Amino acid sequence: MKRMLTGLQPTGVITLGNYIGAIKEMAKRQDEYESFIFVADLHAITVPNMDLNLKEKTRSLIALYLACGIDPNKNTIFVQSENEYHTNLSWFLECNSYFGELSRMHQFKEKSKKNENFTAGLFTYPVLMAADILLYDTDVVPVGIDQKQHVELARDIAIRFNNKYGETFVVPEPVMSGAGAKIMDLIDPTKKMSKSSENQNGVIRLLDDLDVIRKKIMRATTDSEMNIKYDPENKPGISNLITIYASILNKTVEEVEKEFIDSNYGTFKKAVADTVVQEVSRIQDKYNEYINSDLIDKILEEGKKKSRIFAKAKYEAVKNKVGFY
Ligand code: AQP
Repeated sequence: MKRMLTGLQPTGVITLGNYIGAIKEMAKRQDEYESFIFVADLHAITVPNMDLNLKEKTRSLIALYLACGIDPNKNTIFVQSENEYHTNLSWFLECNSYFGELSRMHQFKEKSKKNENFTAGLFTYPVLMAADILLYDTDVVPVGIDQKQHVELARDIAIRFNNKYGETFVVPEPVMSGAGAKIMDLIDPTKKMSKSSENQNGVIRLLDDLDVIRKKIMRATTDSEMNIKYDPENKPGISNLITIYASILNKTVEEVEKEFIDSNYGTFKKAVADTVVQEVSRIQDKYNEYINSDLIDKILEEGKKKSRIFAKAKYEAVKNKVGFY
């Protein structure tokens, strides 16, 4: 059976973008693959944030994974920092990565602009992500389009390492959701919806109050035209709402355009709000069942053991290939 892996950072409550871009895709494919899903807490410390509350956010993220349909019987669920082979392998991969290629990573360019005192960890973070992926002989990685470049880097590193030391790593493929690979901010639809965004009104977090979610969608930035047409360049706001609606209901953009051909923006926004609220409400009900249950501790204990077995074997194989004692 082929393997699938994805991980999210516990940098805040996950957004509708994270859900549509990564988790929903993972849940949809969990019967087809042997799956690993983790909390990327080591990645969370690459940016300055003194209020991380990692323990609480990690637990909350696991409860959200479960609430979004990640089945603990079909997935190995674990916390990255509980498995030191990720950082160990990362060093081997760093020594097979180039300064030039890391300098070209879009996320690094964007995030380093926000703080001129950015860390070396922010720069090498895509290599740690490559280690996360390559440790498990991962075939596919469900990601939003913003992370596609990082999976391509993992592919390049795997191929380079295999050529140098002999067949060691499976070369992974990124997989993206059909309609919704990138969900944009509701206030500034030219910018990606992000957990760490400063303007709360542009972001739908999965634990937001349902009335607040409805208001955020009804107030989303649109244009001065009237037609529900997918045109991300000229109509980024309405195109984003089309993507959200299509992704949640598993429809194509064309189907949505057809459905709302005679509607105005108000009617369409209300339909989007109803759909999102219904989906998020279902997730929140499940989240409340899980968050205080000891199921989370059991899942993580099990996931820690299982992930370490896989990771240790691959790490030892890499050390041998490179020729260490
Ligand atoms: N707006 C988005 N649309 C679609 N997919 C998205 N992802 C993130 N934002 C969107 C996907 O979610 C996964 C989570 O990645 P992450 O937690 O490692 O961090 P990120 O990509 O940096 O996500 P955020 O929300 O923007 O976090 P912060 O604000 O902390 O940087 C990835 O698969 C990503 O593609």
